[in-house]
Amino acid sequence: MKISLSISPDNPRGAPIIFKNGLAHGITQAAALGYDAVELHIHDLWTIDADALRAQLHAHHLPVSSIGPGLVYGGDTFSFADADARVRQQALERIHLHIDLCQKFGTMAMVGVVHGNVSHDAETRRIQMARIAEHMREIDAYAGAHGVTLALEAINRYETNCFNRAEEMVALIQENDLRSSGILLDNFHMNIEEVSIQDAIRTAGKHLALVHFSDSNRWYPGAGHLDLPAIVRTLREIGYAGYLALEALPLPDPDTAARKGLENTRRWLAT
Ligand code: LER
Ligand code: MN
Repeated sequence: MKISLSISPDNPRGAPIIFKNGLAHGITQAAALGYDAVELHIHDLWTIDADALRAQLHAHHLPVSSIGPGLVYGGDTFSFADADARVRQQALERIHLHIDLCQKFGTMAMVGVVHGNVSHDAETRRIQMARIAEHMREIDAYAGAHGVTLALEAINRYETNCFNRAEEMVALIQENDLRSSGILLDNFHMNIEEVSIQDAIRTAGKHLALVHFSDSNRWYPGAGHLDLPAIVRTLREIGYAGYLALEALPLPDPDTAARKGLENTRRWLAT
């Protein structure tokens, strides 16, 4: 397994990103500390000069593990569940742009809350779920055509009211035959939603594409009360060899979170 550091040019308040408000310091620190890669959280995808950023990362020997479009932080109004086809189209276009950027970096696209929330009314919910499935199939096909893997994230109930658990992600992938999509499991969300984090990892199994690795309080790994060595053992048990991306709060300060999070995670990976 490899370790990645979350960084963002944006400054979303309260977001679990270790270095925010500019990429330069995060890139320098990731390289200096010895991270294997960086994870980019970028809301305004169209503002990124991909060639310049690629050159900057290359100079620091840092690949990009994953890119997220920051939709969860942005006050965006579009979603795949929306009744208005124009709004759904906006959501699709945004994810296409996201996949295009991922292709330029040869990396994975994190897809989360773009599906939107669904109604409590059963019939409305059925229609919305069908729309979501249809658009998931479309973005999966678009990703496949561009050589990009989608990492579909199970996110907790306080951020979205559907697709909260690993088993729902597996069903989404299998029922829709999504061939370019895997699952993104995040310790913070699993700690809220899953009966057992280790069983959730086993449920994701071969579909697991990416892990967001923070502690119970969403601080850096080792700063809370999750049994992270056991989580690492379970990841190893299912044959996971991808990234542990430290998507964590920049607390007590970004430098400490980046340094201690890496030290602790490396220690567990070495045992
Ligand atoms: C949101 O809580 C989250 O976990 C992120 O991965 C979304 O970008
Ligand atoms: Mn996450």
